[in-house]
Amino acid sequence: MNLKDIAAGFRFFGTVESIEPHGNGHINDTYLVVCRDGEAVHQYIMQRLNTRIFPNYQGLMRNIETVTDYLRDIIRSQGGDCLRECMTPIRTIDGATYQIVNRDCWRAYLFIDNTVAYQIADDKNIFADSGRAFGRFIARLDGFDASGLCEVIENFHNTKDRYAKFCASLQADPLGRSASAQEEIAFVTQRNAYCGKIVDALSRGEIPLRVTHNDTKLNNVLIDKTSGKAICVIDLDTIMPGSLLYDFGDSVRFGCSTALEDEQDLSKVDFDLSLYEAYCEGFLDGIGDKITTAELDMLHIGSILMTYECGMRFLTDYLDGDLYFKTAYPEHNLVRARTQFKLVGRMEACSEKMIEIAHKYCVRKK
Ligand code: ADP
Ligand code: GN1
Ligand code: MG
Repeated sequence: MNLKDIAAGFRFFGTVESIEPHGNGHINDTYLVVCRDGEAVHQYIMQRLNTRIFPNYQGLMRNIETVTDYLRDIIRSQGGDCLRECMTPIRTIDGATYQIVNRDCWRAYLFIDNTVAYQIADDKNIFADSGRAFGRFIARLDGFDASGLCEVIENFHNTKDRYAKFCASLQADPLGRSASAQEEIAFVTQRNAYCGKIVDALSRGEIPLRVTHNDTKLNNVLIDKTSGKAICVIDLDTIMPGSLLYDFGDSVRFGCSTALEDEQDLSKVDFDLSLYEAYCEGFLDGIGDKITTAELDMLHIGSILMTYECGMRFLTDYLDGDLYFKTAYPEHNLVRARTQFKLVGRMEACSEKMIEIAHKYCVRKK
């Protein structure tokens, strides 16, 4: 079945004019669908969900439906525009939020136009505003009853579990790639004491379990091209119970780097403390008084840990033979792991300053 036939299964307005690949995600296949209805043009995002990574697509889509319904009500009550500030799933002809075609799961959303998803944070104000959007996202979901949400990927940010998987892949070494990654393997092993920092704090009840996004890269928030404001948090596949530190840390991991996630020239990769400051300011403003003191004290740990974990995931996938992340060349995952480990080292060197900055912005708000 071709893409036009798949599009015909959704309640799109007008006649489909074009369907083109769109965006830069590592997981799903994303298309922009342009439809025409007389003079009017309607645009949609149509995605093939990666069901190898998300086998429980029914649970995942139910999570997205309940969370977006809840967010829409809150946005409306705050006087916002829920068609631009929240993802709007498009129903299929049968009234469902997804359709199965040749064993693939397809879904669609309203396309939020005049927006851009950045791959790198070269404007501090925009990056700060992305922090505001992610902070606001958690704050808006503060009253949401998480008991009905399914855990889409079990142990997604359980770094202890990630470490066990890394050790298993290293042991199996199916392609003999470990020989080419000795330095990176040593980096992960030497720092394995990090792995329990967040999961143990959660299980001891020192920090709260919340509804979190869990994949807060800068390119998962749409920025309005005209105002430069972050308007909509997207890529809701991994919404599930988690820690605020995951969301804060993952944004810092991706956005406070001076280079792309897969930069091959490591001399270009550095941790930019001024971007960290901008992000802290925005995020702490967005989350407001919903953050606890224990979470505030651990923001730097969340940043280091999420960067370490992501590097470990890239390295594990490299050892496994690139089964998880989309890659463009054989060493791609190793290159990605190297940028993450360089950032971890730089963050470790700045951690005192990171603590100071987080406190500065929280104190200023009081
Ligand atoms: P992945 O899980 O593969 O990262 P995303 O859901 O993040 O997929 O989508 C990939 C890209 O598509 C985003 O980075 C963004 O550029 C674009 N995109 C996704 N949803 C929308 C939307 N509703 N409106 C406009 N652009 C979107
Ligand atoms: C993936 O889907 P995308 O490209 O936004 C991954 C994240 C990683 C990220 C690294 C479901 O995010 O966990 O941090 O790549 N998503 C999933 O760039 O595994
Ligand atoms: Mg994405």
